[in-house]
Amino acid sequence: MKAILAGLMASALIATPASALSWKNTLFERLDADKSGELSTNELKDTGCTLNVKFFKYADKDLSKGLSKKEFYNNRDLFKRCK
Ligand SMILES: [Ca+2]
Repeated sequence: MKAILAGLMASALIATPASALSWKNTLFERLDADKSGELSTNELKDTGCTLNVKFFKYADKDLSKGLSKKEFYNNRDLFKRCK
């Protein structure tokens, strides 16, 4: 019974794209200290992220020296403890 409930809850979590989007927006806005719409290396460091400059450059597909929301979340696994 517990396993069934856990399974139902897991599928409910996966099936809620709207709320997933909102926590992403909230997190991104908190990380983006100067509200430029992009995350700089300093903004990431200031929030306690484990930042590897190589990963940052890899994620920065348009070479703008900032990560857009899309660039950040497409490479989320490269930026640990960003919260
Ligand atoms: Ca960029």
